[in-house]
Amino acid sequence: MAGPGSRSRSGRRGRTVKLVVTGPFDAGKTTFIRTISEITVLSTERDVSPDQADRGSGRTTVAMDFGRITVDDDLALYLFGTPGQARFEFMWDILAEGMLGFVLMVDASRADALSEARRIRDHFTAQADVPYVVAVNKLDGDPGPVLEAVRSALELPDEVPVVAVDARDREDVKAALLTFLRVVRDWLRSRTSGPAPQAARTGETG
Ligand SMILES: Nc1nc2c(ncn2[C@@H]2O[C@H](COP(=O)(O)OP(=O)(O)OP(=O)(O)O)[C@@H](O)[C@H]2O)c(=O)[nH]1
Ligand SMILES: [Mg+2]
Repeated sequence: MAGPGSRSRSGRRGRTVKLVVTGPFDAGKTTFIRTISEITVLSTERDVSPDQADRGSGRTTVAMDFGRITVDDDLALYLFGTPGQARFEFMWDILAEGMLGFVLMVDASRADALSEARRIRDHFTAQADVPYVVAVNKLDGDPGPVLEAVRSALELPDEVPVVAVDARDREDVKAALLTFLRVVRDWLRSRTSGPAPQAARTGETG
């Protein structure tokens, strides 16, 4: 494992970074982490209350999910899933501590979850100035208009990608994480002060 202070298979010292997966109740946060984690996900789930028992799996996260995915010899992501229910939101700030950024999951089948998604996004961006990606799931039909509607409802800046995912599909989750890493790279570049590197000035792209 390429954890802090450990060495990867190549003998190089790897970095681990923390990524938070958040979003409204029942969006698919736990599923997203379970789909991609290379270790058994540590989850803290309980049965949902009887008035919500008809929703989803009947289980809800009360504290956190924890998983890990190795990107390469130099980088591993620690994935922290938040609870979706507002009564457990005291966990949000604990989980946000030291995060590189976050994935905001939005369930396309629930229009009423958009305002909650927006509230959660605002909470996390207020906690830390970090990049994020919006992952829209439970799509039915052409995703294009739905992704645009989510972008507009959340008033997303251009640099924030909105991607369609099925949180149960490993390739989809992998693609969403790669999008996240690209956004992090761009975000870090945009904040690196100093003169433009030679390659940029001569028109090369990297
Ligand atoms: N169709 C579809 N179902 C999904 C997807 N992701 C999750 N689900 C289902 O949605 C339900 C809720 O998934 P969870 O992963 O428990 O959602 P969560 O966001 O962790 O829920 P809380 O912890 O209660 O906030 C389960 O029945 C999942 O099987 C998806 O991308 N597509
Ligand atoms: Mg959960």
